[in-house]
Amino acid sequence: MPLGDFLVAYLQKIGVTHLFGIPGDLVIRLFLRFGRRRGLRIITLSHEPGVGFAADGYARATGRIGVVCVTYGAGGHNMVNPVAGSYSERVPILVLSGGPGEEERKLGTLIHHQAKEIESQLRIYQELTCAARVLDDPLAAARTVHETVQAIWREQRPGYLEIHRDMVERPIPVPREILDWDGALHFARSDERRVDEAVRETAARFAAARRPFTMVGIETFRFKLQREVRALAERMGAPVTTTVLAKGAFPMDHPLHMGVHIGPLSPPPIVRRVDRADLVLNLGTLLTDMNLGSRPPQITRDRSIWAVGGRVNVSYHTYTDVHIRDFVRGLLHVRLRRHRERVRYCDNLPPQAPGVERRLHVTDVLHEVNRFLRGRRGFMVVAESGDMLFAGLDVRVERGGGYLAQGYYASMGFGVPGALGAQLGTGVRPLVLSGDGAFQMTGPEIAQAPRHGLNPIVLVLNNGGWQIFRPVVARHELLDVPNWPYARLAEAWGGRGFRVARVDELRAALAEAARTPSFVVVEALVSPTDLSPVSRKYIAASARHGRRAGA
Ligand SMILES: Cc1ncc(C[n+]2csc(CCOP(=O)(O)OP(=O)(O)O)c2C)c(N)n1
Ligand SMILES: [Mg+2]
Repeated sequence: MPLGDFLVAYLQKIGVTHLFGIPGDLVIRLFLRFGRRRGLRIITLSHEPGVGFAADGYARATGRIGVVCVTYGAGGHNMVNPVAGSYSERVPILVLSGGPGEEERKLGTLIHHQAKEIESQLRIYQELTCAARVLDDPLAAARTVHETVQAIWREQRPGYLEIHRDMVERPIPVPREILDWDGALHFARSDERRVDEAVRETAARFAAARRPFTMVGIETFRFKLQREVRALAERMGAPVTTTVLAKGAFPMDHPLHMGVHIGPLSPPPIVRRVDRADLVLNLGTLLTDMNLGSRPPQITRDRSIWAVGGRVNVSYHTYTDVHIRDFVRGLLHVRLRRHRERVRYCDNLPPQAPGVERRLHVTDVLHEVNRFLRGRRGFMVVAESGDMLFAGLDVRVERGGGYLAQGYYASMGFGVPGALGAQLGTGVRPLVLSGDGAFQMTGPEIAQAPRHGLNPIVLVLNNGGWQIFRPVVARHELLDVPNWPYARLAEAWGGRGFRVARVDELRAALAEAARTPSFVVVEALVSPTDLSPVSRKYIAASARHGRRAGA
């Protein structure tokens, strides 16, 4: 079977429905193969970074592999940043790149789109993926595809396959076991004896604890454990927080959910409760500075259990080859002491000031977004990097809605394209929270929404620039961005636009947006000196950190 046809059939077998890409002459044959009748649905956007973020948003929201197809060099290199983000935050992405054929490589001339060497792009992707291969051997091609996809799934990280243009029609043998395989992908398996022991020791510590506490991290979401984690939390009866990166992995309106933990920058009741805990159960929490509020964990190791990265640390004991799925499922099968703590959800928002005929503050925007979400089912909030990444921590999505953000890699530009991909995969309407600076990076991809039948609501907080840095940058003009006519652009691009400066205007615009079938951009004017409560804390802490490091 031609390699190109094998790839299409293989991706369909594992449940891939969409392919995100931009063609080029070195990939066009492969690209067209995917788009054949009965092939995959091809989604093109304007710029490869948008394409990469869209595939990442699709993968995050659906739990399936996001597939991108780009041309060699100019396209592949343009895709590096989103793929790096997927690597950091453990999102399964398959990058397919074209490349020059064998004969043209033998000519001895440089080939267009080439950087340093023909292999340079492969080497770059080796740094950013769990597996990166060139399909240059027809005999091994099918197996290489299979191994790469299995690695992507097992590790929940991107993988890379380079297919030179003369390989697309090349017939390849497909081994029997791949033909007979049912298309099911599997996560890594644990050592059962170690799982048993880790679970028994955890249960014993839990039984002895008087004030246990659970933190839910991103691995629980990537390894599809939401239902199990919820059942476990209910059996334990202890408060649950999520990390910055895992916001949305535990239902925000669950009675045991206390809010988002971000180390010492958390809402004071969370800081106090974690300090008082005599046992902290960390499920799938990556140890990142963002998750921990720029400070090493305050939780001492002898009163914590960490399950992440295929191992479980119970106090000072380390169990290797214990993956989080088996650990959580194991805990569901043993007797656990039940605690009955009453938990109060908390955030960082001060109460909203009275009156609606007044200028908007960032906290008003958050109150209004929460008010909007309270009354409605089925929205997916997508928070951009910048002030909105921290502001978003105080947004509460109820009744089964979702939440997506790059809570660790924190690249600007994820918001709008990530939301497009998420809506394509799930059908859930996104509400994007973006700054004006971030919108100017990839926000114009919203112009693609009508073509693909998508209709996100994008709230652009226009504070005149990259203002999250304003408290620490003396020359404010270095942070300026031009003032785009966001609402008018939205109208010109086939959506609707609103420009609001007051609380009542924002409330009305959001209500109207909910009734509007097309995409909507709501530009909200806020002062350049205004920031969300968590950003204020974060910037102050990181400035202290920087001074200490520099001293
Ligand atoms: C791709 C990328 N470049 C640069 C940064 C550094 N950065 C973080 S926030 C920010 C400014 C964000 O500005 P805006 O989107 O207007 O949000 P604001 O903080 O003003 O609300 C910058 C430049 C980044 N995170 N990602
Ligand atoms: Mg801004």
